[in-house]
Amino acid sequence: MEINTHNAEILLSAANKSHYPEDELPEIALAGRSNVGKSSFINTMLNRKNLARTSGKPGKTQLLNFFNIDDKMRFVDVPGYGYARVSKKEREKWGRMIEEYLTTRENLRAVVSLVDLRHDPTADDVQMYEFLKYYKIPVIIVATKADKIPRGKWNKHESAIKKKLNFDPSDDFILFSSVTKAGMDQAWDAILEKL
Ligand SMILES: Nc1nc2c(ncn2[C@@H]2O[C@H](COP(=O)(O)OP(=O)(O)OP(=O)(O)O)[C@@H](O)[C@H]2O)c(=O)[nH]1
Ligand SMILES: [Mg+2]
Repeated sequence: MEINTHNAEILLSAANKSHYPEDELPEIALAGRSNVGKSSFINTMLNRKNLARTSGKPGKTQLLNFFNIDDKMRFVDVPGYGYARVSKKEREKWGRMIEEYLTTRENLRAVVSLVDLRHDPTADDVQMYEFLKYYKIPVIIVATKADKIPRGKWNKHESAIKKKLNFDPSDDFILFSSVTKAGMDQAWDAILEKL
């Protein structure tokens, strides 16, 4: 598929099913801990500075944000998990919103699940991966902030992450940096293959 990745815009934000776009365009959702770099990933992939709003302040993204890419596909920016300063009630609301999207959305082709290359995956990261495997949703693991680790140590960190996740070798694993754009072409290849 030929996609002009420069032709992208935010389409809408949704709290639940009744607000999702009603067409058949394939969607790729971004999941991961708050602050891991989901919105930055979208901006990097689309060569934009701040299309998906990023911030040093975790919990910035609160709704499902749908991005139209050249009328051919969408990215869906999902609010991050594991942000400590939210109430139990808000966490439950978050859980229902994500679960509804991930388990019922027919447009969904794959989830890009982001983890921080610098650290072992958190319990939430492991749970998300297990959830996606359970529902047989194709996963692309993207390990972000690779610019913060010397290249000579990438392998070691990759192995640690895979071990902790109980990584299925048939899934994609991509080392990525929004700063250097490392892994961008590989990420596009993996995504296009899922559409
Ligand atoms: N060095 C470096 N910093 C990054 C990278 N990706 C993201 N960041 C920084 O990490 C912070 C959080 O990035 P966001 O993209 O807003 O994270 P998010 O996952 O969308 O966060 P929420 O919306 O709160 O869930 C920002 O300060 C980014 O500049 C990366 O690859 N390398
Ligand atoms: Mg975000």
